[in-house]
Amino acid sequence: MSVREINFDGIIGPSHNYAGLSLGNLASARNAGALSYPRAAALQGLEKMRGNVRMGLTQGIFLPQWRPDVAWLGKLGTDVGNAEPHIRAAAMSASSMWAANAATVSPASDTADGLTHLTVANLVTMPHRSHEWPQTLAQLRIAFSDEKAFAVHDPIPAPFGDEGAANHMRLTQSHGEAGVEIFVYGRSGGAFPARQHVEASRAIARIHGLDPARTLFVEQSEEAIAAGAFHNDVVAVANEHVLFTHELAFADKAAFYADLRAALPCVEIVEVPASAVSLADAIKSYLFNAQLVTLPNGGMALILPTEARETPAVWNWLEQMIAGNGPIRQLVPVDVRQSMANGGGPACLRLRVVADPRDIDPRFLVDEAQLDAIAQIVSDYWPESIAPDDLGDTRLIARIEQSWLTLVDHLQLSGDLVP
Ligand code: SUG
Repeated sequence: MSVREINFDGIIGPSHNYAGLSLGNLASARNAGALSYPRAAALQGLEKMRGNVRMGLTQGIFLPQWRPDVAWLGKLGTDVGNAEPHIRAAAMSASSMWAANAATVSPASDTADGLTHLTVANLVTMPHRSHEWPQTLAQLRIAFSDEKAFAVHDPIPAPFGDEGAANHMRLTQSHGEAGVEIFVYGRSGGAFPARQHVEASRAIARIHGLDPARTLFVEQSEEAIAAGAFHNDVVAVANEHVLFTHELAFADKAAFYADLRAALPCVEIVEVPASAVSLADAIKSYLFNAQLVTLPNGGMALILPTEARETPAVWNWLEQMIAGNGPIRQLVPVDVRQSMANGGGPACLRLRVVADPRDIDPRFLVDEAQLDAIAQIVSDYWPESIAPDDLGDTRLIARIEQSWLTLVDHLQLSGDLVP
């Protein structure tokens, strides 16, 4: 085995629901109050992982978090029975499923000390996400506990918003070689908040020991944020030497592309023009919230949501791209509709870590047999559906807690992850 890209997907938790908590995330707002299907949601996520394992990719997992987050409610002087509805919903959110927001990762080949550095994201902009990091950090400290290979860092202090890998891209000739790390921050998003602050990005680059000559800080365009691109990974994705991006993703794309080409001459930029795919269609279809992966036998595949196939402008453009001679050779639509309805596509659901799998705690790596076993637990325990008004229901809460305990026990992590 050797250094490779490993995708850690967040297992979709048993409290998955649509509470409309994310200002600036159009899908979350549109589906506020809708009935959610946690069991189907988690099975969709597991099927995506299975597809990736079958393509020969190395797959990892993060566990759902203990919900309701009683520790957080306690700090607010309340509990699940007495909290106001929006606080209760925030304490019940399954939003840690979007593992792209778990941390920012700099592989060993980019850092001064030769360790792979991970900084857990503080997610301070959205109340329901701001309390994820302690449980995320606990998992990172177990999965990446080998201090000869990894350094895991505390979150950047508030008020500097950090949303993790969703605003970070890495371009390189091949995964194991030194790369150019790109931190995309927002300054203004019109009516919507800019969640990633440049101060947080700069702090992470310093803490990870990145080479300033191979680190870029790039402003996201206000137009993109205002159109619903609350994270950069809704309008751009990178893999090895390929940047796949919407024309309007960045505030000053000419300067960015020039800096990138200077830092990495082999870079290939595949740009989708607004005349072919509007920002609105890109965001509705989540064309760019795709996993762009290098297949073991070479060539790149784009694992994208089925919504991309249902958006004519997007699918037409993709078919033309595939017919040409570009670096992306294969389209793999996946059904993650339950997550999509809260604004989370295939790329949101995973954190990429370039590392040697032998250095990682094996309880966080899965093969098909383990995916089968997890799917069985999900089928047996996860609630079938949740209406937002159910969130305070004591029987539902007991069931959510039982689901979590069963999964954590199965993964032999109960000793380490007690709620
Ligand atoms: O932070 N949705 C998430 C979606 C995150 C997607 N991640 C990436 N783009 N990497 C968010 O807005 C909705 C929760 C609710 O409304 O119930 C939510 O948190």
